Amino acid sequence: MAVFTDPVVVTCAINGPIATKQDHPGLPTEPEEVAAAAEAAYKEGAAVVHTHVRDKEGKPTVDKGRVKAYFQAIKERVPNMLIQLSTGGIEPTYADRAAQVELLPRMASLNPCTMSFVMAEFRNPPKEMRMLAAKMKELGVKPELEIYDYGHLDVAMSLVKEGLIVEPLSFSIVLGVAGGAAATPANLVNIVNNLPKGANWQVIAIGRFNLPLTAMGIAMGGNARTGLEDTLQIRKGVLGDNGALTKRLVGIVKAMEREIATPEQTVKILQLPEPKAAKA
Ligand code: KMH
Ligand code: ZN
Repeated sequence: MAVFTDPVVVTCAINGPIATKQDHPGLPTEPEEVAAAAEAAYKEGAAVVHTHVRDKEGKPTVDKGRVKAYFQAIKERVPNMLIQLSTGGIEPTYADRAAQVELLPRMASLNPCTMSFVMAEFRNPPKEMRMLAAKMKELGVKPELEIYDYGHLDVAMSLVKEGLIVEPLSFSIVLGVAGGAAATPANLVNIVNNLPKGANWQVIAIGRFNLPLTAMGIAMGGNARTGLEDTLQIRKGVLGDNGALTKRLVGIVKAMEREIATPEQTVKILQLPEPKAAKA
C-alpha cells in the first residue's frame, strides 16, 4: 500500500444547480449566503469553494453581474479561498459559459462529454467543449475535469494531445449519476488506475454513496470534496450544512494521518496558473 505525503486538498461544493430551498432551507443562493457558506467551509479546512451561480429566484443563471456578485462576496469574506466556478448545467450556451470564465475564477469545471443526466440531456458537444477548454487555457483558469464514465477520461486525454489542457490534470471522478458510471468501489479503482501519472483527483459520489466513496478516495491518495451539492444530508434523515460536512470530511482525512492543504499549498499541488486578464 502506497504512503501518500502531499496534504489533501479539500473542496466544498456549497450549492450545486439542482437542490432548492424547499429541499434544504439553508441552501446558499444569495451572494451573502454563498460567502457565508464558503467561510464556514474554509474555517473547517476547505481550500476550494466550488459554486454554481443562482439568480434571485434560486434558478441557475449565467448572468455576469450575478457571477461577479458571488465572486466579490466570497473574496470579501475569505480572500484566500480559491474559487472554482461550475460551467456545468443543462441550459447555458457555451458562449455564456466562456463569458463566465472571463470573470477569472481560479478554476472552472470542464465537462468533456455529452450524456444523459437522470432524465435530462447534459450537452457538452465536442467543438464547443474544446472552445471552452481553449478559453480556460488562454485565461489561466485551471479546468477541473469532470469524469462521469470511463470514456470521458479518454476524451480528456485527447485534449492534452491537442494542446488544449496542460498537465498535471485535475479530475473529479463523478460516480452515481444515472447516465454515468455507478457509485461502486470497483468503478472508482478502475478509473483511478487509468488516470495519467501525476494527476490530481477527487471523488464526487452522489447521495448516500458520498461518504464511503470519498473516504475510499482519500485512502487511495485522492483529494476530497463535500458540500450540499453532493449530499444534502449529513446522516440519514438529518440535513447537513457546508461547515458541518467539511468538518466531518476533515476529521476523516486527519484520522488517516493526512494533512489538510492550505490554499497556498493547493496552488502548488494543483499547479494553478496565474489568471490573466481577458482581452477586451
Ligand atoms: N454536480 C456534479 C454531479 C460541474 O459543476 O460542472 C458534478 C459537478 C459538475 O459538480
Ligand atoms: Zn458542480
